Amino acid sequence: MTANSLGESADTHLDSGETMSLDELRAQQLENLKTTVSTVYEKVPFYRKAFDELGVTPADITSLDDIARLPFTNKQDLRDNYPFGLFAVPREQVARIHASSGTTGLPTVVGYTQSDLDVWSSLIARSIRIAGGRPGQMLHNAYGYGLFTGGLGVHGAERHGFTVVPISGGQTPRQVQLIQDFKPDIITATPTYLLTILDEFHKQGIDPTSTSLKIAICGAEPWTDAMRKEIEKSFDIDAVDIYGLSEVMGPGVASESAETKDGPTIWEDHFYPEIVDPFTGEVLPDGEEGELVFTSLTKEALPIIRYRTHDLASLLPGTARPSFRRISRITGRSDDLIIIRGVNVYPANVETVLFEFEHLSPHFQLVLTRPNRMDEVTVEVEHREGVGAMELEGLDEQVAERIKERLGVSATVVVRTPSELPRSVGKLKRIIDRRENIR
Ligand code: DLL
Repeated sequence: MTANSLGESADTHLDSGETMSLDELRAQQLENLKTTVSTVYEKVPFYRKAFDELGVTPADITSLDDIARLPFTNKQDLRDNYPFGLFAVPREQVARIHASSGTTGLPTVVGYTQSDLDVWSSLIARSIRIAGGRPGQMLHNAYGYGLFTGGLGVHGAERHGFTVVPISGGQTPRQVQLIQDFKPDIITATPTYLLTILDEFHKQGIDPTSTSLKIAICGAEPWTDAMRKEIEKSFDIDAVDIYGLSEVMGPGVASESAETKDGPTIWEDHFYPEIVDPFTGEVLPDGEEGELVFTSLTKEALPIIRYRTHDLASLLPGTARPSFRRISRITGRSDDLIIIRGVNVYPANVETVLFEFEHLSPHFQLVLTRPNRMDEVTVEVEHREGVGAMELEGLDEQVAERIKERLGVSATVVVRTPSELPRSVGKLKRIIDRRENIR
């Protein structure tokens, strides 16, 4: 095998990190964990205090299992140390800042050294290659540019031989035009924004299966296998799942293989995953569902220890990259959990049920109200174009019944006409919470 200047072998499109044996990987993870732990203990007062409070020092980390002795971190810790208090390098060494929008309170600010940006772009390149993309291809990047990590994160592909079109989110008619004119091979977008682009193809009378696109790399929000099939069929492409979060890096913490389509492979040589019980924090064995927790192993500007993602998933054995574990598709964030009369529901659960009805489109939202001091949920969903009154007759009740049967929740279902519901340009807000206005 010959390796090019990027360390990628020409014949397999794997870099040296991806081909490590499990023993090599575990040894490297331990070594990098020790370095990361020592660094944060020395450089970041917040961590020193948190370690001291638990009576743990870097010397206590002698195996990967010892990670469970370390303190957790969460979004609030980033906010408490706003803006740069968790950085482990002088600000002058920080080449890039990103931040989350922060719907409530302060945004969470993250930083990257040049070396962090190098790692990030190499993991984006890996993520595109595992999705079936190859250097030389063109990538239409419809993730938002700016402080959000999606756009500029994926943009790192330009350093690894891909031609990147930095269109960002929005200007949807133009997205269609540039796809037609430039003929990209790959599109990167949130799954719901890809649906908005799909609408625009139909509006312009262009057959979306006729484009040059071969691969869609979708993430940044929960989506289901049923949605994957919808996207694949509508565009006649392969659609795969990319996962990430700003506090840990951004897009490309984990990414799915187009060959196996069985959940994102975690780039474990850079991020150590754990699943913990969301209530007790106890570490759960692989295969069990709980909250995903990540520790960065190679980050310089913002190393992060045991970051609680609030994302619910399980860890599965490696397939496409045998040494790296996968995450199951994210069921939802604990923040998006709706509890209706004691029953837990995530928007993704509803999505799966709605896709069972051929006359319904993938456009839906959940409206929460509290009319009589009891929470109620209304599922508003658009029917597909060209569906007639006969087919719509009684459909709302059938859907409500199916939701009750599958999810155990009583919901009111309102079937709307095409284009009635808001469209996404990035992450779609699925839950409209009107409870406060009513109390
Ligand atoms: O959304 C990073 C990203 C950009 C990932 C583009 C993939 C593609 P944040 O804005 O910090 O970062 O939001 C992170 O988004 O904790 C999950 O709740 C959710 N999320 C990200 N990817 C997925 C996915 C970016 N594939 C939060 N499936 C995470 C489900 C996802 N949820």
